[in-house]
Amino acid sequence: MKKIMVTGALGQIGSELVVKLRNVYGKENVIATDIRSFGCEAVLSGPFEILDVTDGNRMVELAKKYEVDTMIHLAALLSAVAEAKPLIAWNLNMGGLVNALETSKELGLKFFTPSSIGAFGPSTPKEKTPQDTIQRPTTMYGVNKVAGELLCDYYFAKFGVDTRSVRFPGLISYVAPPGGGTTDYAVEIYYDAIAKGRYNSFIDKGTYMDMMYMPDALNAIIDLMEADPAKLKHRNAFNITAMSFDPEEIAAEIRRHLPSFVLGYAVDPVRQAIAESWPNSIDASAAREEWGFKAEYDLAKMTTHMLGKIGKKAI
Ligand code: AKB
Repeated sequence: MKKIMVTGALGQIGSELVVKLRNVYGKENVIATDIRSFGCEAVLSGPFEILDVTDGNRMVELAKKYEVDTMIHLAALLSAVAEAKPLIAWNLNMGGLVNALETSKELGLKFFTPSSIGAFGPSTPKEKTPQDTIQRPTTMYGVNKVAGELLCDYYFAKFGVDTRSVRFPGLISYVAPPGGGTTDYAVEIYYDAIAKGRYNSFIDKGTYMDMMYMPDALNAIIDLMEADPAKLKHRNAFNITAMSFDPEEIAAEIRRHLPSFVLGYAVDPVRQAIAESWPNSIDASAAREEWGFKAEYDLAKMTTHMLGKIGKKAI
C-alpha cells in the first residue's frame, strides 16, 4: 500500500485508521473521504474529499485524481440502523460496495472492506464458530455482509481484484462513537461508568459477543493488507476476535477500577434479537495461520486503557 483512499473516513474505524495509516505511509498518501466534512479534526487536517459512496463516477474521479493504489471501503450502516431502515441499508451498503469494487477493478487497486460477526446467523455453530461454516443471517446487515463477502470473492476470482477482508467483532474505542451497532453497549458502558457511575444495558445479561479494542483492529487491517498473497487460502473474510464477554463480565472488570459502578438493564428487543442470532465466540485460527493475526488487548487491558482515556477527556 502506498497511496490509499478511505471511504467513510469520519466513522468509528476511519477516524482512527486514517491517522494510523498517515503515520505509517505518510500524510499525503492517505486520502480520506466521507459524505460529511465535520467530525474528527485529525482526519480533516490531511487530504480530504467529500464523497457519497453511491456516486460511482465521483469515486473513480477521486481515485484517478490522487492516483491511489489501494481502496479501503468503510462507509456502511451498522446492524441496528440497517434493521430500522433496511432498504436504505441495502442501497448504501451494497451500492457503495459495488462502486468501490468497480473502481478497484477499473484502476487495478488493492481492496479492503470489513465484514462482521453479523455475517453469521442463528443456524451457525455458536461456540468457536469456524472460519468456513453456515452463513444464513436474519438481519439486513448480515445479508449485506454475506453478499459483500461473496461479491469480493467474485471480483477476485473473475477480475483479479486483490480483495481482502476480516469479520470484525464489536469494536471498542474512545475516539469516535460507533453509532447504530448491536455491540455499542460495550462502548457506552465505559462513558456512563465515568460520567454517571451507572449504565443501563440494552443487551441482556448472559448474552455473549466477540469484541476487540480498536488498536488491534487497525493492526489487523494493515497486517492483512501487507500479507503475502501466496499465503492466503481465504480472502473474504477472515474471522478475527480478541475476547468474548457478556454485560456482567465487562461490568465486573469496570468495578475493579470503579467499585461503586452499577449495571442495570433496559433491554432493547430489536438489538437483543440481533445479538442472540450472532455467535458467542468465533474461531480466528485461519487468520492466525494465514497472516499472523494477533490481538494484544484482552478485557482487563482494554478496560484500564478505556477508563484512563475517557477519564482524561472528562476532566
Ligand atoms: C454492529 O454491532 O453492528 C457492529 C458489528 C459487530 O458489525 N459493531
